[in-house]
Amino acid sequence: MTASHTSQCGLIAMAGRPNTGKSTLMNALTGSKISIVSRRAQTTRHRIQGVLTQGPVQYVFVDTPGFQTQHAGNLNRKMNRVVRQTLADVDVVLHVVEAGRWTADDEKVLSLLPRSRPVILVPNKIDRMRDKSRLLPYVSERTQAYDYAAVVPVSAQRGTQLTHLLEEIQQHLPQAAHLFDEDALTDRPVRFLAAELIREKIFRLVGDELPYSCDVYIEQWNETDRAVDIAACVLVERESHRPILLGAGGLHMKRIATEARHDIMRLLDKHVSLDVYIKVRKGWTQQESLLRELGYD
Ligand SMILES: Nc1nc2c(ncn2[C@@H]2O[C@H](COP(=O)(O)OP(=O)(O)OP(=O)(O)O)[C@@H](O)[C@H]2O)c(=O)[nH]1
Ligand SMILES: [Mg+2]
Repeated sequence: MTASHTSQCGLIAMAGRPNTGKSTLMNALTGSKISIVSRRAQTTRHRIQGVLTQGPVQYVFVDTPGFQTQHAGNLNRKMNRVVRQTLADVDVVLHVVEAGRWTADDEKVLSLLPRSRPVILVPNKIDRMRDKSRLLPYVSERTQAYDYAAVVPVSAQRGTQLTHLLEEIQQHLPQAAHLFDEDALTDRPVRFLAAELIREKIFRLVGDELPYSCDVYIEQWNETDRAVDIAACVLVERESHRPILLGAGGLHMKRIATEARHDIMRLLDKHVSLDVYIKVRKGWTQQESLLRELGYD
């Protein structure tokens, strides 16, 4: 018998409104930092896959941007399209919600869930639920509103119930040959992950509106066996954004670069030198051609 007769492999989409912990969950399930995380809504902007191979079973998780209902810009429209396309295209959907909470945005996600695929409800952040007796009525209300294939409450941050969640998912994975090598972690090149790590620091370290006006791309990447020299560029929408991003005496920017450099070193396991520049491109979030260049397709 060949491997493809005994092996299982499938795509599993993380779906849910912004900020429910989809990226944290994907990282926790795969055991590696693939998708960036911040306390702000709308952190994830691109579709990104995270791979977990356990013997004959390969899980290919697909993280997506949280479905946007608030803003109507070009960038958001593109992100929503990614979510729709992804959900139509996978074997299992995880509907990630915050345990005990249900908002109008969660409600809108329901209408996107594909009726023809098993959807597992994943109430996340159960570590934050003080009164655990609220979980049962919450779950029973949710399962009356939608026909979920299973419900698995978890804490992505603490790693609670993740093995159980993997078991539930495995039951719905088709018999198929593996899509990735056994040691693969993601479908994205390390350059992309590096740019994302810089964007994560901006989301975490810079005040409210600015992160949404920023994007990061890699301008130069010179790599040897032991070291890599990176020049990265942060794109902002207005000249007035530059001093905010720099901070007094350039301190903000220094901290962003230092923290990103550490994460990139951990990712590549080699020495990293990182220069980060700021460029002003008016209205980049609305420009079709520029959005394509930045990888929003
Ligand atoms: N207490 C607690 N916080 C969590 C848990 N999972 C995620 N978080 C936090 O929730 C926030 C959002 O997490 P993300 O993983 O970025 O959420 P997301 O759903 O990917 O968000 P978008 O990409 O913006 O749609 C972060 O501050 C996380 O640290 C959890 O299990 N418990
Ligand atoms: Mg995310």
